[in-house]
Amino acid sequence: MGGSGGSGGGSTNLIPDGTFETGQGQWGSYNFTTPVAVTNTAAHGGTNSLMAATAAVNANISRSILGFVAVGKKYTATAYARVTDASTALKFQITLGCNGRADDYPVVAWNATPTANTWIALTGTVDLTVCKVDASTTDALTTLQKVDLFVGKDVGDLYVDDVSLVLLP
Ligand SMILES: [Ca+2]
Repeated sequence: MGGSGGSGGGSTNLIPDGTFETGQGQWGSYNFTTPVAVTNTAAHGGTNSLMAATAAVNANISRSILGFVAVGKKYTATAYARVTDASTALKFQITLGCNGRADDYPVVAWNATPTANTWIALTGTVDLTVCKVDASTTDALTTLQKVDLFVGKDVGDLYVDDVSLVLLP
């Protein structure tokens, strides 16, 4: 097995700082009144998670995964999130800059009706085999400028814990 604690089946988690038990790592946030920080008020695993308070539209907690991924591969991404407001979608996406084009925001997982104040599993595929050309067309992804993994919410407070990224065979 790899050295960073895969989540099962011998699969290595490529995210080195997704449990928040020893700090915030390289995670940041956008468009919250109170930016992201480690908290022990709620945790999915261990005793700590990340929390950012009072989201505005397109608020998110994110981390670059550019250094962990490769052109032409697919990955399973998983995160656990907790929200204090159920009125807007809980979003798990990447900010993807590829083939020299403007950023796009492919959806990894989308929960349109999140339940407040409970941990919600988000899991889906990060697909780095194709790059969006326009609304109806993609081409083969050949160059990566940017890949940020993010959990987003437009209203309320947002917690994130236990983030993993595993290469698909
Ligand atoms: Ca934790």
